[in-house]
Amino acid sequence: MTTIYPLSQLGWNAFFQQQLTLDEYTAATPARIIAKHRSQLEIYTEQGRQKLIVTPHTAEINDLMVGDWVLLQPDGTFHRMLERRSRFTRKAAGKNTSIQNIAANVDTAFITTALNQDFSLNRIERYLALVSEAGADAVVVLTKADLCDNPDHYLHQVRAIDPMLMVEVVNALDPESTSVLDPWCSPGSTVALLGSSGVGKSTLVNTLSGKQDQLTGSARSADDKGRHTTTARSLHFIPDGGALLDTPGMRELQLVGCEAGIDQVFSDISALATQCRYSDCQHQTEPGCAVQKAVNASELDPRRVENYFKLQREHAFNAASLAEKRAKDRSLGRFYRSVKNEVFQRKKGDHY
Ligand SMILES: Nc1nc2c(ncn2[C@@H]2O[C@H](COP(=O)(O)OP(=O)(O)O)[C@@H](O)[C@H]2O)c(=O)[nH]1
Ligand SMILES: [Mg+2]
Ligand SMILES: [Zn+2]
Repeated sequence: MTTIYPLSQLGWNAFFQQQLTLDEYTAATPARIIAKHRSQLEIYTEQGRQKLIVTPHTAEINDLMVGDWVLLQPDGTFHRMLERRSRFTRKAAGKNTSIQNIAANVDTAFITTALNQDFSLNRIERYLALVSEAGADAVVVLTKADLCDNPDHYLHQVRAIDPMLMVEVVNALDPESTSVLDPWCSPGSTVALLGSSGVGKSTLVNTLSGKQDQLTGSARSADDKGRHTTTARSLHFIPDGGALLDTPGMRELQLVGCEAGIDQVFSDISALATQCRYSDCQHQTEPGCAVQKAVNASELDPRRVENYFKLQREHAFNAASLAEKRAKDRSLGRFYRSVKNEVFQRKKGDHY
């Protein structure tokens, strides 16, 4: 049996509503993608949870991601997708040179990190760049506080990234503790949980929603090793609250298309860099380098500076390889077309 939620609680609002034509307004059904499996999509409408009936010729289906809003025909088949408010993407993992969709229409991202050896300021900054680029609000959620001797030690380090940054410390297993996250989970809002594997994302989804929909680490290792479908990206609704988007751990989050996001996260350093004597300053040993001067005066954390330039280099590399691949695909397309054309010309010739 599925629980029924009003459209507004599924995340529907004026931004989507105003995209409808008059005909669509009267005849079409809005539906939100809550999970995407190899051969089918799961959606939520005002009627509850259902499967999306896919007809051939719906190429748009491939582009759909969890969080997307679509319109259904009166017979329940796919009509069209609606424009997104925000979109999270990353470079696909490994040598694969392509962009991978993560989620759409997310208001807030919980950048989830455990208070143990997983904790990494560099990784938090990497996620912050991604979230800033997507146009969502970021909250750093530090989990496993109950297993940590000195949570404040970590809290201060995160605050040092940016005093305006929102940071919360929780025991993800304890509803009383996770209630500090409630303000971001109000009805109609969508929160994506990002972070490495094992930090407590699925545990947070279960505790915040008051259900046990998601398998968590211990359950997985005990009896559910093979069942990866339940750990894939999926949207979960909190009774009387918002939508939570669980994601599988990202072992390797590579940034691409995030240049502005990176600059935003390191705006203190990028502002300083404009004051260097040389416009092509590499901020290493050049005379008149404002960045090195601030580091030497202990006004700037050398780790932050290092991470900023590392992310910039990585981003430039990924952007270049993506551009190269696109150029290759284009010339390959031209090649196929020319071959087709030649075959066509020859066939034509045969008739004479
Ligand atoms: N003690 C404690 N255990 C936690 C906390 N958060 C998660 N865990 C445990 O850590 C393991 C991994 O959690 P899980 O939610 O599956 O991580 P995910 O991979 O990020 O979804 C599970 O065994 C959880 O019970 C926490 O705040 N405190
Ligand atoms: Mg999980
Ligand atoms: Zn410089």
